[in-house]
Amino acid sequence: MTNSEHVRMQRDGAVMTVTIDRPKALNALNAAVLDALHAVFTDIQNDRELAVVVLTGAGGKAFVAGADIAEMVDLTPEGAHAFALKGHAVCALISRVGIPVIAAVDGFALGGGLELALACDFIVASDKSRFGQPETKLGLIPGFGGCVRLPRRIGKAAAAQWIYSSDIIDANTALRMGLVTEVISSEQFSSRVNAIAQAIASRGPCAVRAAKRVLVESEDLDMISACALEAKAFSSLFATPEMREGTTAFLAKREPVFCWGGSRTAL
Ligand code: DAK
Repeated sequence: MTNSEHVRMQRDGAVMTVTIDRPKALNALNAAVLDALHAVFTDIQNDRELAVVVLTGAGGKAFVAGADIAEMVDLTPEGAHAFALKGHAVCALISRVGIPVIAAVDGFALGGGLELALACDFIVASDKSRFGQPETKLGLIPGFGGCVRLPRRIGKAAAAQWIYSSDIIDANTALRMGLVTEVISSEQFSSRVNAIAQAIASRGPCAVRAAKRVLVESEDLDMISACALEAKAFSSLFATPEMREGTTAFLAKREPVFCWGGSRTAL
């Protein structure tokens, strides 16, 4: 995997940190950043040695302050549609990549930045973070899935009020709304994010992948089909060495040892 001008990767064992690195524009998403993210997550999708991805922004001020307004200002409706499709493709790829993706938000996550974070499995935030979909203030609506993913995360009424008003909220409000799972002090942010990622990386790899697949695929299914999908994924884990290791370790009162990239099954 190669670093690009505005997207950096750093690997620590089975954990990959992907950093959007355009701090002068508060990491705003232009076409080049979206293309780079697409390439990076395509590589991640094919990497069986990875357990978890942390997606974050450089500079200490923003995760991503939105789609690049300077690049958007002169778009025609056709150009805007192509730009929206590019953003949707990146968000779809991130949401469906086979392993968990954590959005680590340390600063502003606005507009397209919040939509990118919503495509991740969950969002953890530093206490200085701010969130918003301020597009109506620009005469726009969210263009990378915000009108779709935000109501599913926090409920339709809260999403509607927030999108219509363009209000910006702080991290603790985001926690109360269920947008973020954890608010962390700025001083402890990187170590806590790393601990969350390492904890996931220490669990059964087939199990984590299977859980993600059921969580993602069941979103578009009715309850009966979703539970059938879960039952199938659950039972298929009984064919994996890691299930033997996990259950045997419990009964032997020791910690299980799993190997990412090792015992692979059809999952
Ligand atoms: N795009 C481009 N540059 C940005 C930017 C952005 N979204 N946000 C910040 N910057 C740039 C600023 O212009 C400034 O550049 P210089 O002037 O230094 O060259 C630099 O980053 C630092 O920003 P500030 O000087 O403004 O910093 P402050 O601390 O004073 O303010 C701020 C921070 C985050 C409150 C402020 O920068 C701000 O309000 N930024 C814009 C936030 C915003 O409105 N974001 C939503 C963008 S709209 C669609 C597809 C996608 C979307 C919609 C439609 N279709 C294709 C239909 C999505 C839309 C959006 O995301």
